[in-house]
Amino acid sequence: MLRTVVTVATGLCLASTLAGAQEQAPNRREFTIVAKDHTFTPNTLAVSQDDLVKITLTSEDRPSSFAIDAYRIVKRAAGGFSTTFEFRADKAGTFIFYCNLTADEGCKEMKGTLVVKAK
Ligand SMILES: [Cu+2]
Repeated sequence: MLRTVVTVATGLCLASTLAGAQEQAPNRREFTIVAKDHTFTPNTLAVSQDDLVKITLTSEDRPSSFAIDAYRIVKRAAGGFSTTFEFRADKAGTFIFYCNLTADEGCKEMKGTLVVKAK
């Protein structure tokens, strides 16, 4: 006769571990940024320190990118496409985000601000 007691006990243990992890889940913030005519919309993002930030960058016309030096982020979306990425906003402060592409002069004008409020 087979016994399944061990399996059941393991399952219960796993469930309580998952519940514990969820209690400490970080704040999630989602933004969709549209890049069009060398402008980011919106161009100001405000989050709190340690938030998990999910950004979808949509390049409506030409290719564009989203770069933040302090966070070592550079994500590119081809014209007509989107890219989605996540990062933890673990550094408080005000950071410039910009398009780092060089093919087009207008890219130098593409800037926005990420504000990460200290905990
Ligand atoms: Cu650009």
